[in-house]
Formats: sequence, C-alpha cells, structure tokens
Amino acid sequence: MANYWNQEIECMSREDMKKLQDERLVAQVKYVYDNVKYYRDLMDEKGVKPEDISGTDDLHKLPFLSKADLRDAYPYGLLAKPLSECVRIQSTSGTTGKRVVAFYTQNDIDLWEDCCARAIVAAGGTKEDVCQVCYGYGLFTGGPGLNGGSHKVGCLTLPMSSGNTERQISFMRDLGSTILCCTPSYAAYIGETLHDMGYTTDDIKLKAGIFGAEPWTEEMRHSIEESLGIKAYDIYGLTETSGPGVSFECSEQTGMHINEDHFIPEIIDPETGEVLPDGEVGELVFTSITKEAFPLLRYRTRDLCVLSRKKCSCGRTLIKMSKPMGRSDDMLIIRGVNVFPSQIETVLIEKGYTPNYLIEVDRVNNTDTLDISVEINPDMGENIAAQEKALATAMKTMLGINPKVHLVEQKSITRSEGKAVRVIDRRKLHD
Ligand code: DLL
Repeated sequence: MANYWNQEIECMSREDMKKLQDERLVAQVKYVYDNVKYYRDLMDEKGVKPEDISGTDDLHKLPFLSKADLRDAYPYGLLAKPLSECVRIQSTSGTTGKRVVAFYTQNDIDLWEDCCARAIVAAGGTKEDVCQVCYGYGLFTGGPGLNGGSHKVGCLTLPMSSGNTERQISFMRDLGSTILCCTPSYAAYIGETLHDMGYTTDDIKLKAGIFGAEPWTEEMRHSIEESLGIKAYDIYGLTETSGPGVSFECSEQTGMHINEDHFIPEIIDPETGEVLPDGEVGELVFTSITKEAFPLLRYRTRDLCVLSRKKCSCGRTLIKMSKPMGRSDDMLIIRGVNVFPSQIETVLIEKGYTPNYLIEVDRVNNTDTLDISVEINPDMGENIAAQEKALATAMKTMLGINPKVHLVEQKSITRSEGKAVRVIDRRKLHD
C-alpha cells in the first residue's frame, strides 16, 4: 500500500495543482505588497503591481530576493505580520555575516510540520514507529521540524538532538527505534560507532533514515544503507522557507518531491537570472504561497539542481528536484577549474574509502594547491604511497586537476554530529 500523508494534495492532477498555485500566488503577492515595505519597494522599482500577477505564468515578472536582501532587512524588515502574532523564530547556523532569522505564526508552524509529516510517511513512517530525531534542536530547524512532523504522524518521538553517539545507540537499542533523522554525515558516524561498539544491524530495529541539511552523494547513501541496514531517504529545506520538508524523497529514491502547494520552484541561470526549462541545471528559486509571518517571493537559494516532471512510481504528482549538486557558493575554483566537494566524495567512496575526509585549498607562489586527506583503509595493504598515487590519479580523472592525496590514520579526521565541515579554503584568509 502506498502511503501518503495528504493524498489529495500529493497526488493532485497537474491541472488542479496549477489552479491552486495560481490562486494562492495572486493572494500571496497582494499580501506581501500590502504588508512588506521592503518587497513593495522592490516591486515598485521594477514597475510591477500585484494586479500584473494573475497566476504562475506571471511569476517571472516579480523581483528576486537574495540572502543579501535578508541581511539588509535583518531582523524585522521582511516580516509580514505584527510580532504579537508570531510565536517562534528559527535561525541559520550562519558562520559568516549576520544570521538569517525566520519568523513563524502558529499556522506557519502547523503547515511546516505537515510538510515534515509527508516526508516521514513517504519514508514508510506510521504511528507504530519509533522516530529518533538526532538533528540539532534549538535555533536550527532540523530538530524542531522533524520533531513536529513525527508527532503529527503519531510516531513515538525521541527528541535526542545531536551528540553523545554511544548514548544514541543505547537508546536506539533499548527503545527499538525504527526511523532515524539526522544529517547524512552524522548517520555515517552513528553507523561507524554501532560497529565499533561490537554490534551489527541485527542488534537494532532501524528500517529507514531521513537525512538532509547538507549535500551527500549516492555513494554515501549506499554506504549508510549498508552500515545501518536501512533505506536512506533525502530531505531538503532551508531556514528561509521554514526548514526541512520543502521537498522529500519517496520509495523511488530518484529525487525529492517538492511540496508545491506551499512552494513554487523555478530554475534560473545564476548569472543572468533567466528562467531555464525543466531538465536544465541551474539555481533553485522558491516562492512561498502559504506563509504568513515570513513570506518570500522568488527567493534565490543558491542551490544548484534540476527539476523533473517525470511520472513517479509512488503515485505522487508533485514535481521532483534532484539532489542539490552543491551551492553555487560551495563550488571551489582551483587553478581555474570548477571543483565540487561531492565529486571528491564520489571518488573516495567508489575506491573503498570512508566518507571521512578533509579538503584543504591554499595558494602557494601564486598557484592554487589542493590537498585531500582521507583515512587509511587497512584492507588495502601496506603500500601507502601506491594507494595515494592511485587515488590521486582517480581524482585527476574526475576533477581535471591534480590533487595531493594524504592517507591519514583511521579515526584521525573529526566526525560530524551536524553539518560536516569538509573544506578549508585558506586562500580566503590571505585575501
Ligand atoms: O539545513 C534545513 C534542513 C534541516 C534540511 C534538516 C533538511 C534536514 P539551513 O541550515 O538554512 O537549513 O541550510 C539550508 O542546506 O540551502 C542547502 O544548501 C543545504 N541542504 C539542505 N538540505 C539538503 C539536502 C537546513 N538534502 C541549506 N541536500 C540549503 C543537499 C541540502 N543540501
């Protein structure tokens, strides 16, 4: 039996979905124009009035919003409701510049948790499940979002937050957790710790994992699925759009269904801003059509991905987005070549190494350097120099440039309990 949280919406005909989006968009644009001076000024500057927007076909007429706008308008400049009607804030983990702060009315929280409930049900969750949430709680949206979704579905919810990995495993065993929610890098760490503690997948009851908040490759998915004995589902979202649950994976595991009754996606050329057709890689842009406190029209996520309208075997008709291939600002330009950390991860796991690695970029005598440290796999024999050389050759084929590869001791690379930090770019420190 296919399981949906809201079958009427998730399997709605394209025609009805467009109608729903058209109606909601028209109302949301007027609402934002009337209540958010910052965006009204942007529309006025572009010469667009709410009356010019009669449906999704007019979306391209609206101005974009970017993270820079959020910083300009910090903290209250994009708020569409009086503070007295807001009941919560969440915020990004932002390490540079000002944080992004998002506001929620009670209705916003209900809709957000509903989106997360759809994701849990799509991963096979029911009220019989025990759902262990090891995303961080607090300002980060991961813990609160999945926690709320899990309650809605009626799972027994374990609000663990991240960290104390051995205790996570004790709880998982004692309470028979069946669903695990955390970042993929933390899931990999939990799997590693389980085996280090002398257990196997027979000692736990997990069946599914809902992993997101950072990029992860297909190779990483297979490695986590094997080490925890589960099916691993992707989930996507960002603080600006409420948090996790903007899109979620179903049993087909070929991309994430976007909750289009709340968010209209577009793909644009990140350089020109031009809207690209489905199937082309570009920057993902979202327009919220149901949010009350913090509505964002044409918000540029900086995440690069592809949209697909192919029919899905799960029966959902919601459009799918591919795994983000990284953020446009995650891309490293090394000696003029574009390098994504995910390409490095793919090679490492394909070649039998663990997903514990560190990428260091620097500039020495005006030339960019790329050093990749990865932990030794003792099954690969004693000749370290030969292994480093083989890995460097495989990297060269994938990336087009020559890195220096360093095999380091097992467990010497710091494990992540939240979003992994895998790149240190020292060039920025010199600039
Ligand atoms: O990471 C929200 C979230 C929590 C999503 C839990 C999924 C699970 P932020 O901290 O604002 O919010 O970071 C948002 O993280 O623009 C992407 O670059 C990245 N990201 C989120 N989900 C995925 C994913 C949360 N499934 C930023 N794959 C986004 C790749 C992801 N990147």
